[in-house]
Amino acid sequence: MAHSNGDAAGGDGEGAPVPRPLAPARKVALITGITGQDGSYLTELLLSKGYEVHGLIRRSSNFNTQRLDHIYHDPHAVPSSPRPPMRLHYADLSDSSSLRRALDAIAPDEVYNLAAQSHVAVSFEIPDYTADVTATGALRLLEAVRLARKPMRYYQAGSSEMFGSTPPPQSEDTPFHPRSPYAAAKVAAHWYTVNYREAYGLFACNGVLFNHESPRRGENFVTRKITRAVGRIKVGLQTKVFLGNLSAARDWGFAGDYVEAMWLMLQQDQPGDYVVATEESHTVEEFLQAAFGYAGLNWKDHVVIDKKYFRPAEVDSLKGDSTKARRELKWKPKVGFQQLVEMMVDHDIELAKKEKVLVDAGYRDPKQQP
Ligand code: NDP
Ligand code: GDR
Repeated sequence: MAHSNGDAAGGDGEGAPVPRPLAPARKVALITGITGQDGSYLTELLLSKGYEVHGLIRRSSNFNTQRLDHIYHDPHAVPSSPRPPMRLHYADLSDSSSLRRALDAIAPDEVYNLAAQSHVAVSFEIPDYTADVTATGALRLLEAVRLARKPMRYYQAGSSEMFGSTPPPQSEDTPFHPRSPYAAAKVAAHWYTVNYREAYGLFACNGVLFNHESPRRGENFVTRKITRAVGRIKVGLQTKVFLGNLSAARDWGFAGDYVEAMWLMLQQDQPGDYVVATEESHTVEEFLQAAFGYAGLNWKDHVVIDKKYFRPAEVDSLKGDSTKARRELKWKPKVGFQQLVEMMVDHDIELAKKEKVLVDAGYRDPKQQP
């Protein structure tokens, strides 16, 4: 396999080459968006299946690999260890040349395109950038896959947001009616993927995934914003949380379950598009009740509605019909709504306790809210 020269990539030792015993070939995967919530869970899953995993990371003025710190091991720290099974390379979905170079150097068997400007509300603020990364970024990567020297299987991270205002239940046959620049960009990426499959015969799949959450969820998505607030209120670091529309309904699952569906799609005989969902829907208010209630708190004592968090156009109700994924992929979710809420609240109470230690020691400003 070709080697990358990315900063974080593991290098071979010095000296004369020593012939290596033939090892059974292991599959190689490339993940864009590896530093995100799903990227970290997918990396864990693929490593557990014996894959060599490569991730593309973008340049940031701060380290952005916190979700991978428990997986990454520095070859300098343990010089005699074999080449690490996960390696990171700089690239960006807005830079075609970086994508082509990465595919050339890594020559993966499977490519998972998880990178995106993934925040719906933010996409109204930066629509042009969102289209460039979330839609055209997927096109750039598909083109790089098409031009690669070997065949590669491609996964596109599609979203239930694409259904927008089309009423539930939503399945593979439901028409799209996107309600944000983000959702419109995901619709474009979806059709680029279908088109490259039909036009060039690529093994390319769209996963149309409904919302999935975890303790690693970004802190400005509503579930994590709520569970972070519950943890901090519980230990006395804050008293209020400011939210927008509480009546929107979402089909919330656990991210760890959903990355399994991504992998299963690329293991089928034929490529296809699949809706992945729990088939159970709850409003934001129900999530509040479950999360605050589990911690012994009343959400009404702490939630303040702030107009700033309402969107110019809302998606009112999402509830998936994942019959096809359950039948063909033999996939089903393992974690239910209440278990997901409890997992996130438990995690965020522990996190808040650690924050409190820093605040009490004067290392952190208590007013600094996530
Ligand atoms: P996150 O927001 O947690 O992660 C997004 C990832 O994309 C991060 O690694 C981010 O890097 C990376 N990224 C952003 N812009 C660029 C760029 N220009 N070039 C390269 N990488 C970039 O998202 P999730 O993990 O939650 O979701 C994964 C994918 O699935 C996304 O495409 C999302 O839109 C989609 N999706 C998510 C659902 C969900 O409920 N979580 C549901 C349906 C679809 P950095 O860390 O540097 O910011
Ligand atoms: P969503 O997730 O837009 O569904 O996109 P988000 O958690 O941002 O919003 C869910 C619902 O909660 C309402 N809401 C708030 N949302 C946020 N972020 N902050 C608030 O303060 C707040 N108050 C109420 C929203 O209006 C909305 O109705 C997520 C992302 O992961 C996408 O990338 C993905 O494609 C979809 O899920 C499926």
